[in-house]
Amino acid sequence: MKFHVLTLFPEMILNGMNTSITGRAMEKELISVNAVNIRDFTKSKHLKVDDYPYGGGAGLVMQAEPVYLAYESIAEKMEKKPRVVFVTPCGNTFNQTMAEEFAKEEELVILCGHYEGIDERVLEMIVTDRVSIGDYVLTGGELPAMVMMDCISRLVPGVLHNDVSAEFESFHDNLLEYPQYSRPEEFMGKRVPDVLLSGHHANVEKWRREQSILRTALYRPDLLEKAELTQKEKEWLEQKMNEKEN
Ligand code: 6GU
Repeated sequence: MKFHVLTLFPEMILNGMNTSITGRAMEKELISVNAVNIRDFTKSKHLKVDDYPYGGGAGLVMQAEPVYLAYESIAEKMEKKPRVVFVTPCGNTFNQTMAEEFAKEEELVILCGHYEGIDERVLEMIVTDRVSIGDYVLTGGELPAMVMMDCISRLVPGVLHNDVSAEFESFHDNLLEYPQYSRPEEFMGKRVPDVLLSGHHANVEKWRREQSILRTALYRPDLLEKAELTQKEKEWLEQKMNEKEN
């Protein structure tokens, strides 16, 4: 997976991606991150990349030309027109399904805005997808770009140690993950649930599935509507929720 990030803050992208699991994936060349500094493509003497918005209003708008030239510098080396994701609070909300979709691409271009936005004309020319990471406003698109790259990278084969762990996790089956425990068996008087120490595999699986269902019902009832529960599981959950109320 080759990421190309068009940004005014390439060091922020590289420093973020160099760390931890994505950093190791870069070392192993499972992913690569090409951070392109949009400012390198300005023709202005003072390296200006933004200007006042036509029609007035607060803030500055990133101008079309440097963004277009930065895009062109990478697109011209590619065989086909790449998917270009503009990260913006005005986009569709990013989710696991979108990550899986993007992970199929060999190369992905991510465009980060700053200030009050980017001249709409260049967006119309190059952008294929507009993506937000949630309903709140950030100062720029760099953190959203890194959120997306982190999420997509862990779907690339070999990036995670065990390929099974990417499957059995939150949002698989629209259920949240069950709680995990490690040594010691007792911490400050709190014991690990007995079933996990029993060595009874089927009981452990049943308990974990029930915990996933219970957590989803408590914290993400919106997700639970999409999860497929057996009749037995539905009845079990109803009983559990009643117990909680009483
Ligand atoms: Cl993609 N960009 C900015 N600036 N703020 C955001 C966002 C993106 N997603 C949520 N908030």
